[in-house]
Amino acid sequence: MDHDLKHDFPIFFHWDSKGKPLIYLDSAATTQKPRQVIQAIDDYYSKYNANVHRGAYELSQVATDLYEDSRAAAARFINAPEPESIVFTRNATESLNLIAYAWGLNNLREGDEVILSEMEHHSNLVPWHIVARHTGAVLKFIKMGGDFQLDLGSLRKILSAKTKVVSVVHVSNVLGTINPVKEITRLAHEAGALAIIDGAQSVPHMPVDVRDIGCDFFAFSGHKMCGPTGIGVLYGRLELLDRMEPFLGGGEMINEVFPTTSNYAKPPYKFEAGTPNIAGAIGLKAAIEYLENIGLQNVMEHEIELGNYAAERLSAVEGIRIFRPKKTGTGVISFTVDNVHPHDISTILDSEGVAIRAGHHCAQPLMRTLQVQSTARASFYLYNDKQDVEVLAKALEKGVAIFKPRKKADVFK
Ligand code: C6P
Repeated sequence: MDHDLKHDFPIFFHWDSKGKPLIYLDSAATTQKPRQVIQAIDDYYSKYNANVHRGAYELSQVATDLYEDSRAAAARFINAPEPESIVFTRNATESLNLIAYAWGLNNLREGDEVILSEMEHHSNLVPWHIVARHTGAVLKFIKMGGDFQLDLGSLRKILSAKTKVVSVVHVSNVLGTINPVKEITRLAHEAGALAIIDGAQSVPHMPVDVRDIGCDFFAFSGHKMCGPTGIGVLYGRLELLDRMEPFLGGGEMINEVFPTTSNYAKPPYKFEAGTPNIAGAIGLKAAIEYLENIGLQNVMEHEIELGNYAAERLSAVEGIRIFRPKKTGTGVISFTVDNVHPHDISTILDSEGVAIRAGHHCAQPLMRTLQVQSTARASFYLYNDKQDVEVLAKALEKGVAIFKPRKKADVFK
């Protein structure tokens, strides 16, 4: 990165982590927000606040234009063919639920098969559990092979004429593995199934082109890419969105309403019932422009470099186990340390000003595959640097030394 991007993020100058600078290594959970995004939200509420798609007055039209500009920016960002294929949701979770409910409940039948992977976040598991219970569809799983990579051989084995959906995570939030989603999409289509990609951990960190991937649906969250919380995106192929039933009913999503029946607006409005998160969408546009200005290729290279450096630096810590692909590691590094609970690691690091996440990361099936209850996880973003990795490594070494089992003789010395 050209300059210290931390200067764009006010939190690094406001949060006092016990007199120490904030070393924020939990960007996979949510990223910090640059002042450009905070300013865009402030501007909207201070200068342009009105409801959208409703008023004939100028202020409402300006608010509507800003909201629709954000949709166009989101389409451009992932190279979607048209803004109408972008549905604003609350987050990736809601985007994935929208597909499961609006498409899955209406199209899956008993015995149909939905293929997921062993790496999925609960957001791409639980909605399918619910849909399977209602429809009688059967869930199958792509296995994880060596070097924390999905085993495409296991996908080929379970694909069949019964497969109706293949839904996989683009980048694992635990391992940082980049999955070959273009190839997975091709295989899904060959079997006549839909391909759905959970891009919550890819879109913020690397260039993404949904047309190149060829997928049918793609989901992500604004808050993981410098944008505000409460705004997410679902990209869907327009002809699919057109044929789908709505997810929620109410204002904004209708064409005509009679006492006992109604018909619906065209997509994307059919899926945006009620007053949307206007400020959130405007903040997301500012985040997109911020990232485009830096360049997603630069963001990706920077994070891979930090991830590789962290993997090398942390591998020297006694008793550490690192869960990160050697070949295609990114800026996510999960680890455990013998005899130290991941929550204790997080607490110790916090006392040194280092914020990491510990737990199952909403990926309990993956934890079982890895045969651990939980891991500690550091995740890097564009504002992190090698100095942050250094502080992490030193704090971890210090913490691990406290927990090192001592011999009886040493204890009673
Ligand atoms: N993962 C993490 O710390 P939401 O909460 O809807 O914005 O994103 C859900 C989600 C979906 N898919 C993947 C791969 C994710 O990583 C997440 C969110 C956070 O890893 C919170 S559990």
